[in-house]
Amino acid sequence: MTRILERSRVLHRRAEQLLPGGVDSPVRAFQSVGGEPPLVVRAEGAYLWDADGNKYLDYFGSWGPMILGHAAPHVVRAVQEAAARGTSFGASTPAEAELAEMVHTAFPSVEMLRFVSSGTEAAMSAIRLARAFTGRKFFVKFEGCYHGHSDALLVKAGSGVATLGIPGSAGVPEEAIQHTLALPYNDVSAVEAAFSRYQDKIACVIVEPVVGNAGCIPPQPGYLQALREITERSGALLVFDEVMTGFRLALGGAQEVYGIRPDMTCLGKILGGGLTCGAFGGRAEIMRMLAPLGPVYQAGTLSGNPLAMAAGIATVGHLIEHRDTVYPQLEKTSAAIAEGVAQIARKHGVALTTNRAGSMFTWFFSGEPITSYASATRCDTKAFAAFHRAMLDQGVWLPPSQFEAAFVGLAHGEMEVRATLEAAQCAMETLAPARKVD
Ligand code: KE4
Repeated sequence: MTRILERSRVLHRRAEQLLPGGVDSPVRAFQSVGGEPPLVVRAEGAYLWDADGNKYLDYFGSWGPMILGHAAPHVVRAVQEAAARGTSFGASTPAEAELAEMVHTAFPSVEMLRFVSSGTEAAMSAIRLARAFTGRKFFVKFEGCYHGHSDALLVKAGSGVATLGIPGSAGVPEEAIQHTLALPYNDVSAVEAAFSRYQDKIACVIVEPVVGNAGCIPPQPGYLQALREITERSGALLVFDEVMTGFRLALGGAQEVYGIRPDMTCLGKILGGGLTCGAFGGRAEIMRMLAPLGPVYQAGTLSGNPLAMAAGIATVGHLIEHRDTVYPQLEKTSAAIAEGVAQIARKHGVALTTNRAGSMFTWFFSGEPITSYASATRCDTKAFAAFHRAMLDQGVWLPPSQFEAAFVGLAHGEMEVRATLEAAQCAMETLAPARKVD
């Protein structure tokens, strides 16, 4: 049953007059899945409502931040109370140190940090700091990993860049990416080869420790340890981009799960509880190079914004207080959803590879293991689009791209698991005739 999206359609046309594609971020335009993107007017718990009054079970959760569920009462109250005291001062506030202490509790490797307004700013600033600290220019990133849209990082990126099937971006001059080394993820020999060629010219390796932006691709056993050893040996820094995995896979993100101590960490999304907030941090000796202490300049009008701090303290504070129950609950619900749909696909003979790391996962429409960006690009994106549309028509809103991760939050419970599996049962029936496994 296709949903009525008349009001969304009218509003989207209006938005298109002044906003390119009618959106403020490309993946929202539904280009790779087709159809009219609903416009959201309200969200609560695990649900979204669109301009036509349709209700959806939400599996993209604002692309990660909404681990507590939408409009969590104590988060809303904290933001309301902060707003009543003023929305931005451009001066330091007590809340910044309070949230910084929570970050350090969760991420002991982050001895000092700086708040910024997005993950893009966090990753961009971490690269600048790594270059200053090591005096080197080159850095390594991995194909399919996305670290925001700063020029040097827009090389073989994932997320919206992969969704649109573009190699990088127009407007990024060769000079801006001449020191960017993009290597295949989960391939230690490629990293060894790059370091033997560039040796002491590489400032850092930046990696999504569990990739979310090519769809979810966990590291192969020993991979992250190898990155740690290779960077240690060569004097390059290891930067974990935990904008997506931070506070998600565990309170201390992937570095807690895999027991790796990076030199720097980028954070965002959950950190701000849905408000504009990112951070980069790490070893104190590196961070002390930042102005006003040191020669590395970085700044931001809304960095440490009091409302973002309030939302972050309320969100991260809840995760710290309930860490012993939150992550087992997320694990149980996420496994039931991800594996449940995989089972339905098998029953219908639909080729599906399910990758999951805690409460982030991706159903790849493929019969092969997905361990690299190259394997992810071989997926049947048409089948994904058909599945996405069939689920959306039943009120289950998946991330509108094969190259994104889905997210489960604490507001997803048994009822949501049941509803999702029922919707998947119908969706797979529409797919099954065309998608027999060979
Ligand atoms: P932002 O600048 O979008 O706050 O963060 C950039 C970023 C950095 N690092 C990682 C690992 C990220 O996942 C992101 C942003 N993620 C995408 C979703 N995959 C944001 C959604 C969008 O671009 O609309």
